[in-house]
Parts: sequence; structure tokens; C-alpha cells
Amino acid sequence: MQWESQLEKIKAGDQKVLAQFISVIENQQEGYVSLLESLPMGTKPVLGITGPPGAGKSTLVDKLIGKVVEDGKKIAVLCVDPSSPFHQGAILGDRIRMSSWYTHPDIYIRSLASRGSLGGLHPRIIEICELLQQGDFDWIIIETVGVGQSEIEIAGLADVTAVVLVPEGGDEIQTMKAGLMEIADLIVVNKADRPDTAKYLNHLKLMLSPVYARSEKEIPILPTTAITNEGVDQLYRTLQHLAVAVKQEDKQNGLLAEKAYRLIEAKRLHDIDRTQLAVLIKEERKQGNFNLYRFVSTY
Ligand SMILES: Nc1nc2c(ncn2[C@@H]2O[C@H](COP(=O)(O)OP(=O)(O)O)[C@@H](O)[C@H]2O)c(=O)[nH]1
Ligand SMILES: [Mg+2]
Repeated sequence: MQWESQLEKIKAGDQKVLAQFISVIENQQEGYVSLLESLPMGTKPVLGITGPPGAGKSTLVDKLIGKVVEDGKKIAVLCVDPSSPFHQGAILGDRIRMSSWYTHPDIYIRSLASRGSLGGLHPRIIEICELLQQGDFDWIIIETVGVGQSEIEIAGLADVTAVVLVPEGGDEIQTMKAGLMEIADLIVVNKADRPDTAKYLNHLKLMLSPVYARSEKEIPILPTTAITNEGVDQLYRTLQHLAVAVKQEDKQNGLLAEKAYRLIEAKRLHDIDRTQLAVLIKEERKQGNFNLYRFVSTY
């Protein structure tokens, strides 16, 4: 693999070569680790957009891309669909929502299915993001449905995490979305064209006030109506502001530690397979006197 010359192409904005190398990483083709080891560390802001399915994340990203292009900037977007039977079709939705940008030379959009990492983002997302860092982009956006593990993972991967909610169901915010709140650097209340928006915003502020009282950061809450572009300008400006703030050394080290942890975890567990464990356990149990702790002591 003549990686160096290909890297130059990626830096110059060659999306075809970029796509090829994302596949190399995705499929863990031979040499992908040394490829990653040869890369300079990326410095471009990574923005995570998460929230429940149907909140309008893709529509917002579509409009944000518009702002970025207006601003003369370039952007890469990763749409990650935790492949759960409940969210089938999300990737298709993302594609439709952002369809006008697929052929734009300054925009690169890639969808990834999470393939088995239960509730997680994608087993190679950290590495794929690193490669995107090498491309000719000013921003990287990762859109993902906020379910299961993915919200925790997105917070460890993105410099700035925006949680998108919709004005509905007061009680619902307190339960299902509590985890999402924890990781938010910014809360977007999309579908602000709905009649209950003001009430919902108040409710949200009340709910978050004990959180604010405990922590030093105040999380901005921004209402948007993605379909009409309302509030998107403000959102773009807030994101720019947060992205600058996050480049502080402390937060950067924290994020790198989080990524290191996940990479080490993946490396250590790479040859452990749940199905295979079940087979071995079945065999050992047949012999009688099975003990779970003796079983795991050999790993
Ligand atoms: N009324 C209203 N509908 C919206 C708004 N934003 C998105 N939608 C609609 O909500 C649906 C889901 O949007 P999508 O962007 O795919 O949501 P995602 O699953 O979070 O990515 C689509 O039918 C959008 O047209 C909004 O601001 N107001
Ligand atoms: Mg979407």
C-alpha cells in the first residue's frame, strides 16, 4: 500500500480515496493499524449530534451544512445507526434528509451501520474519525441516535455534544432522556413550531436547574425549527463558540483518555466472543462442577 501518496490525496480533498480508506479501516484490512499509527493527531472540531429517533437530527444537520457552506467552510458528516430492529431505516432517512449535499465537493457524508456493537456507535468509529481528521475539512459532524451505549460513546468521541429533543411528554424527559442530559454540552429543542414549546422550555430549565447548581457549566438551551431554518444560525454560532472553548488542554486530555480507554478495551477483548464463550461454558458444564470464576480466571 502506497499510503503516503494516498494520504496526500486525502489531504487535498480526494473523497474517493478517503472513502476507500474508510473501508480499509471498517474492514480492518491488513496494515490498517500501522496506517493509523502514521497519522498526525487531528485538531478539527468534532461535533456530536444525538437524541431520540425522529427528533430532527438529520434535518438539522442538513441545515447546518447549509450554514457551513455559506461560511465558505468544508465539512464531513458521519451518520451512525446503531443497528437495532427499532431503528431500521434511520440511515435511509439520513440519506434523504441530506440528499442535496451528497454531490457537493466540500461535503463528505458517510453512513455507518454499527454492526453488532450492541447499542454502541460503531466498533471502528474512533479510527474512522481520525482518518476524517486528515481530510480537507473544517468540521466533522457525527449524527447518532441516542440509545443505549451510544450516547456515552458519542460524548467520549465528540468535542462538543448537542442533544436534540422535541417539545413533548413532560414525564418522558425525566426518564428516558436523563442519560442524554448528562452528556449534553448544548441542548437543542427542535420542532419549536409545535404549540407546547414555551411550556417545554420552561419545564426543561426547571428540570436542569439542580444540575446547573451542582456543576460549573451552564448548558445552553436553543429552540430550533429545522424545517424552516429557524434558530439554525444561532445554533451554528453557539457550536463555533463551544468548539473554541473545548480546545482547552484539560478537556482535550480527558477526551483522549476516553478514546484510549475504549481502544485498549477493544484491543484486549478482540479475541473474546460471546457465542464462543457460550459454547465453552456448555462443554465445561457437561463435565459438572462448573464455576464461573474459575472459568474466567484463565482469560
Ligand atoms: N414540525 C417539524 N418537523 C420537523 C422539524 N425538524 C424535522 N422535522 C421532521 O421530523 C421528521 C424526522 O426528522 P429527521 O431529521 O429524520 O429526524 P432524526 O431521526 O432525528 O434524524 C421528518 O419528517 C422531518 O421533516 C421541525 O423543526 N418541525
Ligand atoms: Mg437521522
